[in-house]
Amino acid sequence: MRTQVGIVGAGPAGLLLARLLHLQGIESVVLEARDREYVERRVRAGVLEHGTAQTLREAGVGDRMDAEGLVHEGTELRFDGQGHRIDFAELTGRTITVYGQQEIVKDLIAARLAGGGDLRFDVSDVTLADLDTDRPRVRFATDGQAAELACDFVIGADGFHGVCRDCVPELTVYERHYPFAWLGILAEAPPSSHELIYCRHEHGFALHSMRSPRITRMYLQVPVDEPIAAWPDDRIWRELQTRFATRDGFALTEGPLLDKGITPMRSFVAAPMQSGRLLLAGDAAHIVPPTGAKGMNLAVADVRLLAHALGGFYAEGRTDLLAAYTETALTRVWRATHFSWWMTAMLHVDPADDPFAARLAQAQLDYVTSSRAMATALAENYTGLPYAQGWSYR
Ligand code: RFL
Ligand code: PHB
Repeated sequence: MRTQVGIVGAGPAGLLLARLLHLQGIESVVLEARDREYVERRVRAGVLEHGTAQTLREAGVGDRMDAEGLVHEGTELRFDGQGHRIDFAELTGRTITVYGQQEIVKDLIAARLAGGGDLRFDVSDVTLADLDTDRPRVRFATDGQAAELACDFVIGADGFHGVCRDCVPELTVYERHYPFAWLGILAEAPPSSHELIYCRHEHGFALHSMRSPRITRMYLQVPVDEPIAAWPDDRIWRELQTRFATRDGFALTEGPLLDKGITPMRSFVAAPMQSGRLLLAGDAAHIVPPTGAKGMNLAVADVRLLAHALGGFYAEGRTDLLAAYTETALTRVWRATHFSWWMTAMLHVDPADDPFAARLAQAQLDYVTSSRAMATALAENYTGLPYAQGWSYR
């Protein structure tokens, strides 16, 4: 088998890249380890930066997002039993869209298959070879048969637990483990607020988000390595009610839980993001704690750079844009890593913290909610900093 770009992983990064390449007349094959149902069901991100939503529209996969997604012009920071609104639209002229990652994945898969694109689920044993030549190969198994894909480039969009990152020799890893995890729930209950609520309470962080006018998504800070069995549904609701309580009697609307799970929190950046004809994108190269809602948005930003650089290669034989990929991508990655770390530190309660650290977090929240300059800094990072250029080379 032969294609121009071999893409490992059908998450948002791999699927969107295949789409942006197709729109520039570049052919690709996408190889995914899981089945279609699994990738379309995986509940993960929900907040799209202004530019992410715009990219999906430009890619021709924004119709359902525009019909069903919820545009938010601000968010609430809640602490000491009181809410404070950060008005994104007024401070930055930008908004965010709340639309589930798995809905984006569904839309991208549908577009890929409608256009006759090559997308294979249930592949296994992916290995990469000849990355230092101009004919790199992806070997894999499908239906119990060994197969080989010869390409011009291989894109490692296989997420944090993928195999491609290990093919970059002399990788430097920058890492931080946070001393807590997030317990996430999906509930069949109308959201209790029109916007997201990021809440700091002495018991820890809590987040109120949503997926639709009928479905609430919420998270609780819990100890690292906490077993999910420690959190029966009634304990989750009690703790959510406690953390979100306000002085004027706010109460969450409750409903049956549709999903619950625990995610550890870490920051991870691997560099370089490329070696020879292999380029990494998205979670394969970097992870941020979810407090800044940046993970999927960074995956989209990486893929925009790759679409542009590969566009330049096929249109005019340019190699300079590809050579600059790591440096260009990591500038945004480190900005988002800092923002996510900053939001995390300000809103969580570190079990090892002393009263001094707690006062610092409090001082920071007071400042962000009283200074227009600080609120603007939060708003421009959260809604997403502008891209340096378009994704299409032409
Ligand atoms: P993905 O989505 O992990 O996709 C990688 C794909 O590669 C496949 N794969 C392989 N395929 C073939 N061969 C192999 N050897 C393979 N190994 C793996 C996997 O099956 C998978 O289909 O990575 P991608 O595309 O880089 O996308 C990244 C995002 O998924 C991730 O950053 C976000 O979900 C992070 N995130 C959030 N990001 C946001 O921008 N906004 C948010 O509000 C937000 N909230 C979150 C989040 C992540 C969370 N969790 C569960 C980690 C909330 C949570 C709770
Ligand atoms: C979500 O809706 O899943 C969500 C929202 C904001 C975050 C993280 C996750 O910061």
